[in-house]
Amino acid sequence: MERTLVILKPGCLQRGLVGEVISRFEKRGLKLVAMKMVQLTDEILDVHYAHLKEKPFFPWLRDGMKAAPVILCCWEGYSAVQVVRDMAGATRASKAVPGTIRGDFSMSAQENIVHTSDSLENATIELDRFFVESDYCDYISPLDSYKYAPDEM
Ligand code: DAT
Ligand code: MG
Repeated sequence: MERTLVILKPGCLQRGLVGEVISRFEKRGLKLVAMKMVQLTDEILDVHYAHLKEKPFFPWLRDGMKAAPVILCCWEGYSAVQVVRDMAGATRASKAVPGTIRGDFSMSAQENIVHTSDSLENATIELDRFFVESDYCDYISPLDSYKYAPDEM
């Protein structure tokens, strides 16, 4: 099973969409294995968004991500990285397809509700950035056999 990082951004919290967004991942069949609420800092955002540091919008992105606390979630499931990425929709939310989280709840390239890891390799790096081993809860999901074929579990 893959694990991926979702960050519910400050706008998601402030707009009262936390439950709605978490509910979508739950209903899809993903398993929540770690979650915490934190206030992000410049130090961690400089690392997390290092690939965007030279972009003109970077200071706005950083301020937006510090405007309120965020909720960090680790979701586990078959092909979880791509499933979650597809559920989030296009970065530029004005172009995101209806039915995706961004396509249903946002209009903006910056204020786009969620961060999702973009590859399995980056998911591992990002999860290690925000969680330690003791943050993960290992519990049995009794409905797994109703969600997956034997070779998918
Ligand atoms: P994603 O979040 O879809 O993985 P990304 O990694 O390219 O997209 O960018 C990270 C975040 O940076 C994105 O969620 C919002 C912000 N961002 C990206 N492109 C932007 C743009 N053109 N204008 C403003 N903010 C942008
Ligand atoms: Mg990204």
